[in-house]
Amino acid sequence: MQDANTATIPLAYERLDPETQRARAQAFLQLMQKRRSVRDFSPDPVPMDLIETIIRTAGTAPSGANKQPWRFVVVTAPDLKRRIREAAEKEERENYERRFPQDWLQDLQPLGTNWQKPFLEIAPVLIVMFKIDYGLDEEGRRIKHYYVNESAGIAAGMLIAAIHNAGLVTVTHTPSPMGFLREILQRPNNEKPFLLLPVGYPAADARVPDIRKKPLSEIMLVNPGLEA
Ligand code: IYR
Repeated sequence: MQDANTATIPLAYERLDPETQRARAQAFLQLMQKRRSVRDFSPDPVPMDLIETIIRTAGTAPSGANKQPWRFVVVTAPDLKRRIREAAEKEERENYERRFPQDWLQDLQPLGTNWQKPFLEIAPVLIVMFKIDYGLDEEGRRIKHYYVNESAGIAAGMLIAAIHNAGLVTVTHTPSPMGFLREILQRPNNEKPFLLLPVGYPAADARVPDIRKKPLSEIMLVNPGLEA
């Protein structure tokens, strides 16, 4: 049911037969099962039109009241990448050497990460994703945004899937704190750094941690709490 004063258009939708549905769901699963967070990058350049297509895909994400509270800042300039690396490593060094508690360091052990982030300079592209806490109209009045973290998180997932689907690799890097990204990239007050994603091709000798995803039985419940 639609409100009489809501403009609507017919849904563009074609129902698939069950066999096609299963084949497509399986094919997508197999594609996504090959995605890995990669930290060893090749410096090979990535065509900008690929990056544009990937970001357009992320921009199709649903968001609270369709406010689309995100900005994807693409960084390719070596000088900006160097400044971002230096600022990120300064914070991360502090994290690894002083701020992270022992149990956090222990949880990171299997990933083999440390404060050094050479990928921030080696990867040809950095996508710095900002969440936009509120919009501003022409008169500078605030426009409310809703469910900003949820919306940005959904768009980030779609971005990562699009990067993988395009045959590129990334890692979700969350330097902390990451206010330096706002300063270096000169973004306004309403834009908060959300994620930093180096994007490119893997190095020829790239290695990844030997980790597993939880089985379906651990992540899915059907009708729990329903009386027998
Ligand atoms: N942001 C730091 C530490 C880090 C934290 C978690 I939780 C990870 O899954 C991986 C790393 C870094 O990028 O090294």
